[in-house]
Amino acid sequence: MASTRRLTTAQAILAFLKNQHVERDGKTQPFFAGMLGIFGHGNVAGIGQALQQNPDFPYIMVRNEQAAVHMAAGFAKMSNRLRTWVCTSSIGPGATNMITGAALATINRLPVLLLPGDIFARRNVAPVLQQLESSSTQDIGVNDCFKPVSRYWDRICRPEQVITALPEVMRVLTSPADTGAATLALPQDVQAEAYDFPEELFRKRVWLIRRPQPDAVSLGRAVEAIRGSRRPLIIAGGGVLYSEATEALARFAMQTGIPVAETQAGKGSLAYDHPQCAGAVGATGNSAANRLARDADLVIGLGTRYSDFTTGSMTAFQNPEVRFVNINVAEIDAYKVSAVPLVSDARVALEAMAVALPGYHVAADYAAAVAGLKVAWEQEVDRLFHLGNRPLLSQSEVIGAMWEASGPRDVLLSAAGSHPGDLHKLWRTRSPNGYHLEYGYSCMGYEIPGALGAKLADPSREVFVFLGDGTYLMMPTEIVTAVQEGIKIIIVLVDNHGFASIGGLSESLGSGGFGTRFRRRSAASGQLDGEYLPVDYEANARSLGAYTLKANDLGQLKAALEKAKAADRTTVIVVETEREVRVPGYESWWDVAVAEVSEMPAVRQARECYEEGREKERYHL
Ligand SMILES: Cc1ncc(C[n+]2csc(CCOP(=O)(O)OP(=O)(O)O)c2C)c(N)n1
Ligand SMILES: [Mg+2]
Repeated sequence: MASTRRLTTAQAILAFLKNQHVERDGKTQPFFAGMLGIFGHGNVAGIGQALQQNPDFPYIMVRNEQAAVHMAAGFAKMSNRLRTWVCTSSIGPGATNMITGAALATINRLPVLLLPGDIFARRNVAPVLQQLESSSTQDIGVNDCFKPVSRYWDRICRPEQVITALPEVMRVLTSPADTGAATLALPQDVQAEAYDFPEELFRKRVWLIRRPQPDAVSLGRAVEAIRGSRRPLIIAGGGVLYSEATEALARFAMQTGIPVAETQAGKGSLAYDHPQCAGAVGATGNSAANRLARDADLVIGLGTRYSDFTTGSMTAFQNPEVRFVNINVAEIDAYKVSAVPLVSDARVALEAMAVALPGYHVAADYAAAVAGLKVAWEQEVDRLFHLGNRPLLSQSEVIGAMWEASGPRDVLLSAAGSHPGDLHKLWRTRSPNGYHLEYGYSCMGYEIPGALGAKLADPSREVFVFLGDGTYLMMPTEIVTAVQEGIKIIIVLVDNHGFASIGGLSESLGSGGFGTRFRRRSAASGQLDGEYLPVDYEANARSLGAYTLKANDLGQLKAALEKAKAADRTTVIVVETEREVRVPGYESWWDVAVAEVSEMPAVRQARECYEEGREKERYHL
């Protein structure tokens, strides 16, 4: 008879997870670094008990379950999806707190494993604390809300179901095309129930992260399209980094002279000073990449999913003859914009194309135009880095100071507010994964836990977090976790008294920044136009355990950055900036629908501009 091991469901899950490894390019490593979470009655006696008796599987307590998922996602992103963490929660609110994190991970295609506690499978004691009841079925609960935001979802109602569920979880998490959040809802009674599990379930397994080869006919057509083009442009997305294709891309761009524009997830695919690096493209793009995109006759989408920020809401490509070649592990992306689809790993496809294009190089006039655009753009970055705005600094000067203080391997991390747009344009990335933007979900609150995850993934790199006052207030609390675990990150907090980004957007749409300022409500107007709210961000961060510094001018900011680098713990630098001094847009458009009818003249005017802007939106059929 085959041997078995008598374990609780929770113990069996842990025993399985500890033995999962991944392999790529001949290197093998454990897939899970450990578990993050918060205990409640829905997991403390099941998963919690199993964790306690498995000290070789690290457990980190966090302050908010959403943050646990962000931490796992930040870790997975920094690890190029080759490693991640598991997240455990109690039932009810602890579980639903993870839904935002699940959506973020799935949209960014980052592997995370979520184990929300669930209501009793036995049912005889229902309704239990925090149970959602339904008059039409007993087979529903709050964890069903994870379904649309998970790439794999299952509820374990009997212990032996994990024997077939866990391999499915691993298949999805290690799939280059299908990865995202995997959710196993674990009823609290089932977590604690014992079963004789087959010993084989716990053997070491190594999951190969595949590098799919392109179809030969499609490859031939892609090569033909490149040979026939006069103004080709590569758009590098996150897939370049995840596939570790940056060196192959640098060689391919050098060999062919084809310029490379970058999406938020793809920024850092090339070092900023690589001769073919045109930098940020799209709604938050720069003047060089956006002009190249406008006139390109062939766009090669490399590991990109063509979000609206990349395509300028489908206005970025204005050449009537433009055609597309897409290289992507995910079929859904390869087929977008009617492209020649290469359903393939980015590195494999680049290497195959390099071999198939001997002697090919873009024409000298195009190469010269690329070089000229690049020089002009770098001058604009220098201008914005040294704007000299007084009395308050501009945000671009803060970015300049951070860039000058950072080293070539350091990591810049951000997610929401005006920061992603400014950074996409201005940050001069010098090494792969040196630019870490969560811009699939652009989730305020990702920054601090995401940075803790990134730092855990590679402790040898300094992580600079750039965030706003609004974002800080949404989730400052993982600073406590940073102190608990002795993890050091540097947080630069920009205080501009509210939502400069959405406020600016609101103003441009005729709504005057309504509801976006951190000011007292004044009795006279009934609006938020009284004095600034007296939030002391420095005192707040210090109270959570951070080392804090305040910078009132450029000299103080530079000194604070040096002190932060020398510090041995998480440091928060607070710097007040001028809200109204913004980094402009560069020949780009983003579709945000304006009210078609309004009592307000400013809105009617904004609607006219909006309709004009929309005229450039194209289908690529
Ligand atoms: C969780 C979440 N809620 C709301 C938004 C919409 N949103 C995008 S930016 C922003 C304001 C961010 O304010 P702050 O961090 O101060 O940055 P600033 O706009 O001042 O640059 C808001 C509310 C979001 N991205 N994420
Ligand atoms: Mg702000």
